[in-house]
Amino acid sequence: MHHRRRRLRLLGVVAALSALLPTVGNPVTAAAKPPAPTRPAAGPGTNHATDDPFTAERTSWWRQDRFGMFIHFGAYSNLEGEYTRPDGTVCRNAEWIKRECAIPNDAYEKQAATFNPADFDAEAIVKAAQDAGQRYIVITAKHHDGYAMWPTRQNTWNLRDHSSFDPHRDILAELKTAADAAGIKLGFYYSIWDWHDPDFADPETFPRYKKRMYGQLEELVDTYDPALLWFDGEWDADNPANTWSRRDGADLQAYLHGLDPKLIVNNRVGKREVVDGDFGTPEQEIPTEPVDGQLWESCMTLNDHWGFARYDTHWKSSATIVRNLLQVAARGGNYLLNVGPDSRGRIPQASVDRLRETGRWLGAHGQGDAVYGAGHTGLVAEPAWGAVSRRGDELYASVLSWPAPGKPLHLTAKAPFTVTAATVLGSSQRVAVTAAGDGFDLTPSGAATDPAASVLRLTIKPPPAAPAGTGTGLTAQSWANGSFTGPPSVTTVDPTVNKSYRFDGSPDPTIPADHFSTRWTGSIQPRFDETYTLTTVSDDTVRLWIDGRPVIDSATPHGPRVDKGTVALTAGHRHRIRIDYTEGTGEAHLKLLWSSPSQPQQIVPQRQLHTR
Ligand code: FHN
Repeated sequence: MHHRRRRLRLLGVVAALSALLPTVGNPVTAAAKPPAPTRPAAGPGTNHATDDPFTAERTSWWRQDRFGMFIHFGAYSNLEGEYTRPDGTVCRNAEWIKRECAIPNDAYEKQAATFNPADFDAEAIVKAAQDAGQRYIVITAKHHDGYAMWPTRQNTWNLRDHSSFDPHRDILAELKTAADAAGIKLGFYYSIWDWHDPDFADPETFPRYKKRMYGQLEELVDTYDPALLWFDGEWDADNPANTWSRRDGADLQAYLHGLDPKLIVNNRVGKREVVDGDFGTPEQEIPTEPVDGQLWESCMTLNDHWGFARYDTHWKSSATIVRNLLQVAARGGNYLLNVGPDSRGRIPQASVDRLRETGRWLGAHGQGDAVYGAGHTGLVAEPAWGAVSRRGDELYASVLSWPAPGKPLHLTAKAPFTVTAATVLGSSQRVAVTAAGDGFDLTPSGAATDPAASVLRLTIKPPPAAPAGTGTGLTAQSWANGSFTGPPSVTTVDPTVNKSYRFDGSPDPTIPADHFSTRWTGSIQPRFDETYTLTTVSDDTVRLWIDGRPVIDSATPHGPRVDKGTVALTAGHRHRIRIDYTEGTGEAHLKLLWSSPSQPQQIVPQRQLHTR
C-alpha cells in the first residue's frame, strides 16, 4: 500500500479518535508533517507530459466512469439563494450572491458565522450518487468567496473556524470515508479567484495568496487523497482583479504533479487551453462532436443554479439527463451533473428523485453499457434519431425518437463492418438489419422500451486490423536554434511525440527553453486501412508530411492550438513521416495524435512508430 495511503488510513483512525476528544486550536487532525512534496523536474531537458490522458492507467477510471456528481456547497448555501438588503429589498443569487448582491464583507462574514450544515449526511449523499449511477463526486472545497469547507490551517475563514457547525466534524473527511466505502472516487473543486483573501487582488501581494493557496492544496491532497482537482476561477476578471496567468497555471500543474503524480486535473488549472490539465470543461453545453486533442467533461446544473436557491424549481427531467448522458458518452466525454445542498446540508428531494430515476434507467436491462466504458465511434455518423456509442465489438444505438411501425432507423457507415446481431435491450422484439445505401437500416418489430431512450445493441464484426506494431519510436533531431540550422545538437529516439515543455522545458538539458527546433523522422504504421485524422497540439509552429506529402502546415508562430489533417493509410504499411517543430519564446508544446473510424483518438503509440 502506498506509504501516503497508509498514513491517510492512520489519520482516519486518529481523526475518529480525536472526534471523541475536545479539540483546541485549529483541530485539523495533527497529521505527521508530510514529507516535502517531491520537487518536480524543471528547466531545460524537462518534458512535463508524463503520459497520454486518452490511454493512461492514471485516467482509466475517469474515462470508464463517465458520469459524476458535482456538489456546490459553501457559505453562500446558508443564504439559500436570497439576501435581504438593509433597505428591505431582496436580491437573489446562489454561489455568486456575495458579489451579485454586493453584500459587504462584514455582513457576509456575519451570516457565514451562522452557517450550520448539521444535516450534512455524507452517506446519504454518496447513496444519492450511487442511486443515480454517478461514479465520482466533485465537491466545492473552496468557491470564489474563499470560504474553505475543511479546517484549513492557512486562515480562519472556513467551516471549522467561522460557522456554527460542530467543530468536531469535517465534512470532507466524512465524504471521503463514505465515498471510499462505496467505491466512488472523490474530487475537489477549488477556485483560484478569491474574493476574500486580501492578498489576492494586488500583484504585489499575490505571492502571499499563492503561498496560502499552495498550502491549502497540499492540505487537501495530503489529508483527503482526492482522485481529482477541479479548478475554476482562472479567467481574467475584476472585483477583485484576477491576474492568474498561463505561467501560474504551468507552475501549479508542476506543483500538483509533485504532490501526487496520479492526480487528474481539469483545464481551468491554467487558462482553459487544450494543453492545460487533463480534460476540457464545457459548461451547460454538450460539444456537438468529439473534442480534438483533449479529453472533456460537460458540467451542468440540474435546475438553473449551481448553489442552492430555494425558489428555483426549474428542474431538468430525468429523460433529459439520460439523453444528455447518452450524447456525451457517444461523443467521448464525461457528464458532471450538479446538486446544491441547502443551508442544513441536505440535497433537495427534487434533485434526489430525478437522479434516482436516471439511475433506474441506467440500471435497467444493461442500458448503462451504452455509457460506462463506452465511447465515441468513428464507424458510423451520429444519427438524427439518437446517439451511438461503442464498447468493444458492440455498438449501442440509443434511440431518442422511435420510428413509426415498420420504419427503419438508418445508420451511415464510415468504414466497412458487418452487424452480426441486433437486439433491443429490455425487449424480445426482433430487429431487422439490412444493408441500405451508405450503411444499414435497422427495423425494430416492436415498441420503444422507455420514453427517455431505448437502446439497440449491435454486435459487429469490425474492420480487419493489422497486428500491433513493434516500433520503438521516431528519430528526433533537435537544434539549439529555431531554424534547424547546422548539425543537430541532440539526436534521440522519441517513443512518442508527446511534449509539454511549457515555459521552462526543452528537448535536452543542453538546449535552452527558447529558440529551439526539432525534426522527427521515421515511419508511422497504422493498423487499419482507413482515412486517418492526424492531430497536432502545438506551440509555436508545426509542419507534418506523410510519404512526402504535406498534411499539416501550421508554420505561423502561435499559442497552444490544434491542427488536423486527413490521410488515407494502409494497414500494417510503414508510411514515411516527418514533423518539423519550432519554438520561439514563451511556452512550448507538441503532441501528435491520430484517430480513424476504427481508432479512437490517442497519442500515436510507440509500437506504431519506427525510426526509419
Ligand atoms: O463562477 C463559477 C460558477 O459559480 C460555477 O462554479 C461554475 C461551475 O463550473 N463555474 C464558474 C462559472 O463558469
